Amino acid sequence: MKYAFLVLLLIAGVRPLPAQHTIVQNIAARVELNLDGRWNYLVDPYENGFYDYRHQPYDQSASGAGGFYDDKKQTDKGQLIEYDFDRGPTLKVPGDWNSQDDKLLYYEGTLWYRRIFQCTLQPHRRYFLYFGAVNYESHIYLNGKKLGTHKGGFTPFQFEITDKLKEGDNSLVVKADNTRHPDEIPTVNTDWWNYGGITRDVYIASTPETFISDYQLQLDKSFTPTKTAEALISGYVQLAGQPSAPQAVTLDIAEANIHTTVRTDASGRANISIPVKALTRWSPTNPKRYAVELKCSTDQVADNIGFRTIAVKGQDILLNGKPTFLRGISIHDENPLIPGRNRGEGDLRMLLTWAKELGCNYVRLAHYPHNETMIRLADELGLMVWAEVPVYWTISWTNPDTYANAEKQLSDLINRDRNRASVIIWSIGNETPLSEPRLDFMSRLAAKAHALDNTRLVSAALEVHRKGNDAIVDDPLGEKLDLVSFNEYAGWYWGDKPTDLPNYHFTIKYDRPVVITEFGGDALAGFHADAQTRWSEEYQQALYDNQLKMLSGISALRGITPWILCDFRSPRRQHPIYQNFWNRKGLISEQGIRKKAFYTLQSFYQSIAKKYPE
Ligand code: GCB
Repeated sequence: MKYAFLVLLLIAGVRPLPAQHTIVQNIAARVELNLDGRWNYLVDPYENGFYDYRHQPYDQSASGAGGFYDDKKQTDKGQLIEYDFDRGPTLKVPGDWNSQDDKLLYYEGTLWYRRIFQCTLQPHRRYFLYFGAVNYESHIYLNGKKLGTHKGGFTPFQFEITDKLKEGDNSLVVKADNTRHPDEIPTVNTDWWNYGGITRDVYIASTPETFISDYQLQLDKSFTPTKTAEALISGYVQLAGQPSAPQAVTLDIAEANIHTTVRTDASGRANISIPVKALTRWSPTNPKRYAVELKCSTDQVADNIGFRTIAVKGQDILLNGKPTFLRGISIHDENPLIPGRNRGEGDLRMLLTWAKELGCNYVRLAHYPHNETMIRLADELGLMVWAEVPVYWTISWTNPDTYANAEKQLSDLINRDRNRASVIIWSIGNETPLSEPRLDFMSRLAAKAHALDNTRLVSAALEVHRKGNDAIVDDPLGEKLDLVSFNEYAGWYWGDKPTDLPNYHFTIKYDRPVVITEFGGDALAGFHADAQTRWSEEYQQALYDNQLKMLSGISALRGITPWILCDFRSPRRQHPIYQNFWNRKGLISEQGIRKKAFYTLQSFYQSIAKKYPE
C-alpha cells in the first residue's frame, strides 16, 4: 500500500519528503489555512469511537468504517447514530482540555476533536497538515481516512494531504489520548500536570511541488579568523519534490552583504559555507537577527536568524568567544493565570518578560520541548535557552521502543530549532537514576544529540549524592556531557534549615563549567512567618540567600536555573493549605504576585551582570 502510494507520487513527479526531516523547516512561514479556534469534541473514556464491541479497532477492519472519525450525520429519522459532533460542545485549540471544563480537570483518556474547514486547492501545490503538539498519542483522520498516528506530547508532526483534500467541506478528526504508560516518554510519574489535547497550533501549510524543505545556517565554532574573514556561516539546504537535476539555490543576507549561490546534488541537498567579513553576533545584550532569504527556481523562504558561537573552554562557557554566566530560571510550559498550558504568543511573551525582569539572560525550558514560538521569542528578546526532552526520572531503560521514542523526540526537537541562536544547550533528560542500562540509554542519546548538532552543547540534569556535609557529583554520564549540570535541593528535601547551607560543600568529579539546573523550595504567596517556617515567603527567601552563598563557593559555577519562575500545577502536591495541587516553588504565584525570593535572586543577578555583562 505504502509502496503503491510512493509509485503514484513518483509517476506524478513528486517525491515524498526525505525520511530524515519529518517536518518542513520553518513551516509557520507557509501557513495556507489556520485551523486554530473552536473544535467540537466528544469525551470517550471507553474508546467506543475507536473499538467495536469486540474491542477490535474499527480503523483496522477491511472497510475502516465505524469509528467516530466517520463524522456521520443523521440523514433519516430512523437512523441510529450514537454521537453527534455538530451538536457537541467545543474546546479552544490550541489549549489543553483540563483547563477548559471542570469535568475534564483530572481526565486522562481519549477525547475526540472534530473541525470542519473549507479549502480552495491550487494546481501544482502541495498541502501539509501540521500539528504543533498533541498530548500524548494521536490518531488523525481526514474525511474518514486515517492519515496516521503520533506519539509524544510536545513535538510537532505533519502529514502530506495533497491528494486527500476536497473542494468544499473537509472533516478533520483527531483522537487525542493522554493516558500515561510505563514504557512511554515521559513515563507514568512526573511532577507536572498531564494536560491533554491539542495544545499547540494546527494549520495547513502549502508549498510548490519542489520546495525548500529544510535548511541550517549557523556559525562554525571551530573556524579561526583570517585576514579576509572573521567568521564562517555553515550549514545546508535541502529540496524536496523533484530535485534530481542539480538546481541553483541562492542565499541572501542583504544586511550582511551576503549573496551566494549553491548547487544541489542528486538528493536535493547542497552544503553551505560562507566566509564573512563582518557580522554582528547575537547575544542577550544585542539579540541581532538577520533577515535571511533562500530561493530556488520554484520556491523561496524567509527567516530571521541570529549568529553566535557557544563553546566550553576549561571551566568557562564562551558565548562568541567571551566567558559568560548563565543567569537563568526554569520555566514550565504553563500559564499559571489560566491555569493551563500556554495558549499563544501572548502567554509565552509574558513568561519571558518576567524572566527578563528577574535579570535573566538564560532560561531552562523544562522538562520537554516547549512551543517553537517560545524559542523564536527567546531569539527576539535575547535569552539563551536550555531545551529538553521528557526523559524524566524512571524510564524503561531496556525497552528498545522506548529508546527509539526518546531519540525521535530529541531529533524532532533539534530539527525544529536548529536555526535558533537562543538555543545553546540540548538536554537529554532530568534526574535519571544510576544504573548500567540507564547509562547505555543516556549515552546513546548524548551521542545522537552531538551527531545531529555539533554547534551546541549537550547536557542533562544529574543528581547529587551526599556523605555528611559533602554533596558529590559522580555520575559516569558526566563523561559524555559538555557541562556538569545537576539539581540539588539543600534546604528543602535535605539539609535541616536554610542557614545550614553554607556548611555544605560540593565535590564534583568533572573539570567542566558547572550549571546548577535546579534548587528551590515552596512558599505560599502572602504567607508570612519567620525564616524557619516552611511554606512561608521568608523561608524561601532565606533558602535563596543561603543557596547563593553556598553555590558561590563552587569555583567552576557558570550558571544557575533555580526551580522555578511560576507556581505550577502538579498532582503530587497534596497539602490542603499550602499546595492544593500546586507546586509552590515558583518565584511568582498563580496570581502573578512576586514572592520575596524573586527580589533576592534579582539582586544577585544584578551583581553577576556587572562581572559578566553578557
Ligand atoms: C525536581 C524535578 C522537578 C520537580 C522538583 C520539585 O528535582 O526535576 O521536576 O518539580 O524537583 O519541586 O521537587
